[in-house]
Amino acid sequence: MSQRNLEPLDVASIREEFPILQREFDGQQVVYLDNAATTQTPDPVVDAMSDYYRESNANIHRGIHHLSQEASRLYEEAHDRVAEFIGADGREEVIFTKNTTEGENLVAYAWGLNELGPGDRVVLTEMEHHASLVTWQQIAKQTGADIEYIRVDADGRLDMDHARDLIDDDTAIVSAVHVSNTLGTVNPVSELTDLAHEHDALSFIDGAQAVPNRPVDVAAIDADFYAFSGHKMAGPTGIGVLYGKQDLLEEMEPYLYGGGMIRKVTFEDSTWGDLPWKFEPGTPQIAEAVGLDAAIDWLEEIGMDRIESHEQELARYAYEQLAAEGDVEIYGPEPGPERGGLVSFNLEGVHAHDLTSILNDHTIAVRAGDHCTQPLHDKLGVAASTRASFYVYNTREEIDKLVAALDDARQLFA
Ligand code: C6P
Repeated sequence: MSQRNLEPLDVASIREEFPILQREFDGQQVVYLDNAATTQTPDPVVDAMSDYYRESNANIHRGIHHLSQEASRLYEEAHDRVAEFIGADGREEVIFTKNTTEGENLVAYAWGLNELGPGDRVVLTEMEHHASLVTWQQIAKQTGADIEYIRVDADGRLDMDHARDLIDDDTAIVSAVHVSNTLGTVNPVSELTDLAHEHDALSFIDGAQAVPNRPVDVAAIDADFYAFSGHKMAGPTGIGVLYGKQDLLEEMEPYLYGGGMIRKVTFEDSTWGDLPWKFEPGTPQIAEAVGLDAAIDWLEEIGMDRIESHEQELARYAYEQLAAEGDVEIYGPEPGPERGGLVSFNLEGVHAHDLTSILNDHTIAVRAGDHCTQPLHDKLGVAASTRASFYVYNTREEIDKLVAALDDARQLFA
């Protein structure tokens, strides 16, 4: 196993690659702490995409001309790069989607709609994002399958005894979030996958908040499906990834139909092309694939181990500073390996939307709301929370600014 490199990051020089972080509103430099929603994009990624448009732009897999061949090669190589990055066997297991949400829908419709029926069980967790929760709810309604939720305990962790009770021989799929976008909890996804496999069920892991922030090896997790988004990992919007084990993807029917995904079409019927193209009909997001490839180069140059430890350190600092305030309620586990780089909280007596708007007066960008985890917020007994989420370019000083700005909210709402 390769040695983990945990040397501290040179955050100052990393920040130079993000002109957006120098922006000012009302004379105050932006403090960007909304990275779980979307991360900023470094110059090399923007350059790779604009170089593509300036020099290589063409449609793929259709033209015999030089530009089309070049664009096709870049697009295909981006699949190889992703496969290598997440430990997949090859490009056949890497489907480019629009985002994590589309990956969830692809599996739910292409696999779930065909395979599930009355008596089958879909096991989710109480901390699922709506991308998974709402999608499986709809599939369950259409197929008559049941949904059960693994409980979240008082510390914001999954109750694994409950998981062992729920995952049984009726279970067809376990769909779990790797890192919660609200609680920050890092879930034991290998254990959940093992439990699913012990009962001949499949596992789908939502890696939207994991792949950007820590080393992820889908083969080590043994996940059957794993999804994430480019825009949360220093890449562009409009591209996501669905990893799937090749044999499963081979067996599945396509989700969307059209050009580019077929082998033979007659007036009567059609057959499907090879993986992964079978699941990528129409003109795909070519420039975005080039951008995602560049984002992976950029992340790997820094090192995913170092990114993970930088974020954990920031999460620990933010947690401790906020907890020391006395009137702040924080959700999710204590800092440590089981918490990713975000902290959701409420300030006593101040609605999360008001607090977020006051923080915006200081040009501090955080997110307020239920973060697409409404049932989890119901369980926490709050309508909304404020969330600060960190990335490779954030600093302790930015967290200090956030904590100092809480005083304004106290004064206004006292
Ligand atoms: N969470 C957040 O602010 P998309 O939008 O498809 O790229 O990602 C959906 C998604 C799925 N799972 C998890 C765990 C997520 O965090 C997200 C996106 C954003 O928390 C937008 S709601």
